[in-house]
Amino acid sequence: MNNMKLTFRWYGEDDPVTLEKISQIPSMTGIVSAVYDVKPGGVWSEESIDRIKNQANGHGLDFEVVESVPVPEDIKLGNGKAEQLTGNYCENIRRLGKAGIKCICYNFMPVFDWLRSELEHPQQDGANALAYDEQTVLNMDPLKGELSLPGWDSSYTREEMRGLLKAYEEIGEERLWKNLESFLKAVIPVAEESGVNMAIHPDDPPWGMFGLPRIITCKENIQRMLDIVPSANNGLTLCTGSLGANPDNDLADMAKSFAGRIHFVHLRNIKHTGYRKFEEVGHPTDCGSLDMYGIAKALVDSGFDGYVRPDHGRMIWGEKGRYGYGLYDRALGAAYLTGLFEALEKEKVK
Ligand code: DNO
Repeated sequence: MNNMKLTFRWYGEDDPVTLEKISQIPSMTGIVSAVYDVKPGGVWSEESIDRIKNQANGHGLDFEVVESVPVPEDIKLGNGKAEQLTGNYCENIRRLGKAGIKCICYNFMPVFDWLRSELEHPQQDGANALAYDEQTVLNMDPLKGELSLPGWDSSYTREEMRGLLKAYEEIGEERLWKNLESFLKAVIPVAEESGVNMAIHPDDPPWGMFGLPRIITCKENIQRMLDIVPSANNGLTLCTGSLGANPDNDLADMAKSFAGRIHFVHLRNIKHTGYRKFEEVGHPTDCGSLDMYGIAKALVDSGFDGYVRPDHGRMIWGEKGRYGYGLYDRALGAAYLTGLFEALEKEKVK
């Protein structure tokens, strides 16, 4: 049994990747999920939380990681609604802690979550995968509804979008940091009391676009974020594919430097194909540009025993499904990670 806990993202009852299928992946310990029927800013009902837990447990899986409790734009913008919404956020942490959740993944990215320019980028072997090309992205106009991207909340009207872009342009990076500071100072004490580790997800890709600031992008900024509240409960999701999109980010070094503050790891590989240009590939080291072995070794050497999940998979073997979140390639990723960690952990003990 590995020290790290292998988990798999599950999007709830509508997910074609069922709990039964997930439970059949060797060495799988639990799911990563969320309550999907409440808008960002709302309070999750205890029934909904318990329901996911019972469903997972019914298949022999734990439910100890939530991804994500979304942070509403009003909190990131630090406007008049921020205080009340932060109160709701704290209530979610309390309820999740009570239900046995140990780790909450969230992000502080303005407006979009993860962003790609292509959803079905064809690869030589007939697979297709998500890809990013800055040139294509910068030619799109978010106000014209030209973006239909996975991390994009298309429920915004054009007017709302214009308002958001303008509001963020006005606040810029330093105010965003201030707003993150207020948020952390309010939620981390509640996380401590509730036995929950907060694990911020880095910005994906780790640079700003459309005039929107992005701050969780590199080692220095992550250190700054961790120092705002120097508590173990104020931690990080080390997402290799997100941070690794910038070749200047040294993931193995971060895995070592942030030991004790990394509670959740998203392990996937990407291939750099140009400046601010990459595509997603199979998980193993030799499929892409990231040294997955080196990153896993740094984690094991620093005693990591938190949650790991395979991240985005390609679409292979004719599978159609939720972009990045099909079954087959993620299951192959899970098997690879199990072997990698088993070898590293056993070597370490010797
Ligand atoms: C993409 C995911 C992100 C992640 C959020 C965390 O596949 O890694 O959507 O869940 O950024 O808040």
